[in-house]
Amino acid sequence: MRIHEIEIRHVGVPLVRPFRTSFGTQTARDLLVLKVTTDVGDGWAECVAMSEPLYSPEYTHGCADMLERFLIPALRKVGDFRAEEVAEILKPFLGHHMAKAAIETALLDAELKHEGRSFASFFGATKEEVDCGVSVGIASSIDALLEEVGDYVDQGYRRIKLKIEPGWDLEPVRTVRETWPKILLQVDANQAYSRDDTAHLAGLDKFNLLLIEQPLDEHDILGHALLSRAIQTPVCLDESITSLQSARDAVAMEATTVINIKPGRVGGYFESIKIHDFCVEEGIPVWCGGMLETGIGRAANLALAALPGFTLPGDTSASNRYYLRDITTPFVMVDGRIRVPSGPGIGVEIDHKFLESVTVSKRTI
Ligand code: OSB
Ligand code: MG
Repeated sequence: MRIHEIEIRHVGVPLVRPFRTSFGTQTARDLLVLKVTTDVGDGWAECVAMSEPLYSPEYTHGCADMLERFLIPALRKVGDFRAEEVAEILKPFLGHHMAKAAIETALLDAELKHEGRSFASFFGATKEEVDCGVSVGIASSIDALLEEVGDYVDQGYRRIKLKIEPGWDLEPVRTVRETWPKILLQVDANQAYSRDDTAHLAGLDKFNLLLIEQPLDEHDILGHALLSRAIQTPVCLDESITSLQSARDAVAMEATTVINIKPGRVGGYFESIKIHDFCVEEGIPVWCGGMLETGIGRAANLALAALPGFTLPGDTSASNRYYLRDITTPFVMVDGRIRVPSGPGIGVEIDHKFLESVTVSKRTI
């Protein structure tokens, strides 16, 4: 495959409700949408980096710069290649996984559309639909939280994840658990705690949580291993897992007994599948994380979540959990599940008119 041109769009889509986490509050999703034009056809992908480097070091404008300055020229220099080779070609450029994942995914979309093959079939998916969980932001009060969670439970979400931080942890978790004694419940701290909080976090043990996601600093793998030994709630790394290597190391150290795979964070779908396969071998349950994706990224994530090792519901919620209007045909949840796209490539229709209306700027390279 050869690249003809690449269109990089900055897009801003309002969220239906503010999403508050320990690293800040999002009221809209600012992201990049890529369209690659190649000799075998067009491909689309979104870059999941957020507008500020608060969840991870990457950010929207930085990714656009990275793509234009280094990644696209390196691919152009090679000339003819397959999507599967993109990661190796881009390896000399350190980090920048989200920017790399975006270009790799758009090229894979072009390639698979050309072959008439879906992401799901190419990945080796074994499910036609996937169980949906939902990630609930830090609320303004316990009452507001109960109302929001109640709404999601009524809609049929099969797992609830509560964002926590110091000052918003034991009490909200206790009330949600007491209100819904049987729901699958987990928490996500986005690195908001330190090793000194071990005794406090052990206070979560009595709420029968599936897991606690990324309680400590992303680099504190040993801290997670120590915490894992000191509390009963399983520890699940998110931010710390940036590659197959980091997944292997974290599992070897017993710092994580469950893994959240986000394709953007690990540099793409090929790396995600390697992590999945490793986790299946090791008996580590995996689930598909989310980055408040639009339908473009969600389509590809659903295909990944349809692999057999994804045994826990992911943050693959319906389009209407995020957006009043999505930039693709919306993903709808039925009976707590979403159907995995089966059309060629990412298998979802882009709403070009709406995409145009939410495009802040666009550049063709
Ligand atoms: O830590 O999982 C996270 C959203 C943006 C950045 C990081 C995270 C999240 C979520 C929401 O928890 C996941 C989703 O619904 O897309
Ligand atoms: Mg997380």
